[in-house]
Amino acid sequence: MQLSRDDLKRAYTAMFTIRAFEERVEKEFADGTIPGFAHVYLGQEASGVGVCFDLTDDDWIGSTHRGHGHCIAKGCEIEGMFLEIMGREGGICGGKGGSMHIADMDKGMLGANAIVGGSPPLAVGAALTQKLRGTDRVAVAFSGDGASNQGTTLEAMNMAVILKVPMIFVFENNGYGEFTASDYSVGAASLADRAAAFGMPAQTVDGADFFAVHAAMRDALEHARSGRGPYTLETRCSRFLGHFVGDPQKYRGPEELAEARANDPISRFRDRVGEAALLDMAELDEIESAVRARVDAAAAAAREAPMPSLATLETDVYVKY
Ligand SMILES: Cc1ncc(C[n+]2csc(CCOP(=O)(O)OP(=O)(O)O)c2C)c(N)n1
Ligand SMILES: [Mg+2]
Repeated sequence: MQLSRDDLKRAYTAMFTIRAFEERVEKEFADGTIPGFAHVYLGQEASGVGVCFDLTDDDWIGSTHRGHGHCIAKGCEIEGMFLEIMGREGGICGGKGGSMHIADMDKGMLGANAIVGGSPPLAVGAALTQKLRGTDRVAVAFSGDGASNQGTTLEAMNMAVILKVPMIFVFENNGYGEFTASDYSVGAASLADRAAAFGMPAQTVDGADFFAVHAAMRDALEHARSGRGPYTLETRCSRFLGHFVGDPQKYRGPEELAEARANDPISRFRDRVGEAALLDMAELDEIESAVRARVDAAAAAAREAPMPSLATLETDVYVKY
């Protein structure tokens, strides 16, 4: 199915919102307004947006420690995200979760996850719920190349196949788990090949190309929504920065860093729609200005917002069933 002009604008808005948001997170972290660690999604925008583009609020995603981009792609509001990341009242999780624990049930966002390999089992559970309830909704687990080696992930893949649940495993292979290259840590030739060995269809796609990710995700969704069980996508991405904001990246040479930056999903999207005369560059520039203004306002408001009050210290700590 052809993407309409409105679809293309929606995709660019989401991708550029991630870009501008994460650049602001980098700056805020340097200013000391963000406690803990921040792992940004710069360079991987097309993967999250391509995967989430045709999902609804009733489809679920499980995310990772690098989860801001997944949240934005799934429709979380950046105002509540800045408040959350800065630990302020009014944040999506009341300012108590922070960068690595943003969950937004209204948007089908099961949560960023500090446990590497934590999302696949959660998402299998969410997918099993859909199967038992007889809906046509799906669950997606985002994981990295590092998480692909975790026992939790491998068990979840097997379980998804035997239970035949509507589930999509998305492995964002950015070439590194912390400071270790996936060339070293992943024994299989590709993560898609490994997934196929579990008994599900799998594709490897260029994760910097929104159109490639979106097309592959349509195949995955058609498969999962029609009751044929799980599917895997491996999106090959470039991580622009280090593992966390401030990582000096001594393990990557200047050429490699330049190459990563050159494989920019934002400029590739612009080139593609420009060459095909699908949108004017002026329209994309307008989107960028509006997004930057929104990001500036949201970050400034979060900086001024109060911390959660002491009276709420013990609320929302445990779920009551
Ligand atoms: C169970 C567990 N082991 C180790 C860690 C420490 N850790 C945090 S991120 C990370 C690397 C993850 O790499 P990858 O899955 O490729 O994701 P990326 O950072 O590249 O997005 C590790 C080992 C953790 N958070 N949880
Ligand atoms: Mg990685």
